Parts: sequence; C-alpha cells; structure tokens
Amino acid sequence: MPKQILVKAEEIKQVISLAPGRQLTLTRPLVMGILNVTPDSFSDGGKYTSTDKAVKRALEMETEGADIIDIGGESSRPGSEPVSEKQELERLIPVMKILKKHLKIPISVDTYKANVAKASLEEGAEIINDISALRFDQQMAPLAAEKKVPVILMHMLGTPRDMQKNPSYRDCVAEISLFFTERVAFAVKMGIDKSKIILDPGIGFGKRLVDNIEIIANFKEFKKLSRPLMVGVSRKSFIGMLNPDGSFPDRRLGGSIAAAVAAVLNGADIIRVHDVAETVEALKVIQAVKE
Ligand code: 8Y4
Repeated sequence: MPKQILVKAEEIKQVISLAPGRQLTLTRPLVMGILNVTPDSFSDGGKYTSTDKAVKRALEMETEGADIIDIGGESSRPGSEPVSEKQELERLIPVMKILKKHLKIPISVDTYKANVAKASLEEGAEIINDISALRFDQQMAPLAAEKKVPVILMHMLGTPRDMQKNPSYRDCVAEISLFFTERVAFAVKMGIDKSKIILDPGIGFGKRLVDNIEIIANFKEFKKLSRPLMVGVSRKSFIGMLNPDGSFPDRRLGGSIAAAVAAVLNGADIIRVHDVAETVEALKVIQAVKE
C-alpha cells in the first residue's frame, strides 16, 4: 500500500508564469498598487508633468512593497464616461516606456480595449486586467491567447456608465461563480491557457452594500473554481457607507485595510490597493498569524 503523502494546502506553491524566467508566486497574498494615469488624478498645474508624477508614484509603490503595478488610463468609477482609444494610449504609453526601464515588478494594464492592451504589452506590460472579462472587445481574447499573458477576468453587472443603476441579485456569490465558470470556459475555448486566468468578483461594479459584504464574507466560495483570486476594495464607496465621514475617499484607509484583511483571510491571493505601504504592513502581520 502506498504511503499517504500529506501536504498542507498552503504548501502547494501556486505560480502564475509571466515572460520566460519571470513569475508571480502565490505563497503569500500579493499587493497590486493602483496607478491611475487620468488627468483628474495627476494634474495640479505644478512643474511636474502627469507622466513624471505617475512614474514617481509607481517607483514609490515598488519601494513600499508592491508586487504588481496596475496602470489605467480610463476611470471606471460609477457613472464615468468612456475615453477614446487614442486618449487612453496617450496617457499610458509614455508612462510605460519609462517604467519598463526602471521597475522590477510586473505591470498590468487596466483596459478592456484590445488595441490598448496590445500596445501596452509591446511597451512591457505583462498582465491584462480586463474589467469586462473579455466581453467588451472581441479582439481581447485572441490577443491574450496569442501573447500568452495572464489575464484578470472581473465580474461586472452592466457597464461602468450604468452598473450602479439599481443592481440586484437573487444570490450574488452564486451568480458571480456562474459568471466565472462561463468566462473561464469562453477564455479556454478561445485558446487562453487556464493557468493564465485570474478571477476577480469586481467589488462595487454593479453591487449594493450588502452584495459587497456578502462577496467578502463568502470569498472562500470562489476557491472552488481553482484559480488565483484577486479583489479590489481600496477606498471604494461601500467602505464609506459603513462609516460616518466616509464620503471622502481619503478617509477610507482603515476600512480599506480591514476589508483587504478579511478578503485575505477568506482566500484572496492578490489585493488591488491605493495605499501600498499600509496594506503591506497589515498583510505581514496577517501572514505571521497564519503561519
Ligand atoms: C475611490 C477610489 C472610489 C477608487 C472608487 C474607486 C477594480 C479594477 C477598478 C477591481 C480589478 C476603483 C480597474 C474602481 N476596480 N480592476 N479596477 N478589480 N481587477 N474605484 O476591483 O478603484 S477601478
């Protein structure tokens, strides 16, 4: 009779492979730092250009312990209007060109446009963060398949413009799980290797307060899909709803850390955050307690 081999679940090292010789190792929760390259986030009329400031912030986040930098050129906040492909590229490409020379950690590009993703991959981005989960641009799945890059598939009910107009679910976690199963099948059918797929329930994207809380509380459910799980809770409005004073996004740090910790304790692998230093600090404590 063969000897039984017992391995603790946490000792099975999951990896996400990037370019040859590069990989993300999921033995601890990873921190993805948010870099918004939109005029509202980086223009103050000062002497630095928005490109300079974005580059500086990315390098600062790396120093603070970020594992990935997520660069976006279009705001996907509720009610926000789409920007043109040209405009998105004009914002992203100058920043990527500089960062690929200076950053050691990988860059993910936050876009649902295949042409923007393609140009970004050519400028050194190594991961696609598609909030539409390959639904908005028919060329996105073939691109991800061809380039063999990891792709983040996020759940959203509706579009950024209309997603917060009366969202409702019978069973939010079950519906998101079903969506994940369908999108993974689609991606695989399109030639994307299953090992390259990361899933994200899309906190705040067509969700009420109760839905966001249910997702975090039941995050373990998504583990059944056997894919790395990502989550973005940072400074989102549901955190504001739980606190007086919460209408200001910069007053949501404590709540953001708490939500990130809750998600990690329930199995999240990658946390997308604005406040990298504080999140890294919190997750080190959580990791020590878990180990
Ligand atoms: C204050 C600051 C209030 C930011 C709201 C926000 C996710 C994402 C976004 C996410 C993945 C945001 C691009 C929304 N959220 N990508 N992107 N997952 N994969 N809002 O949760 O940060 S943008």
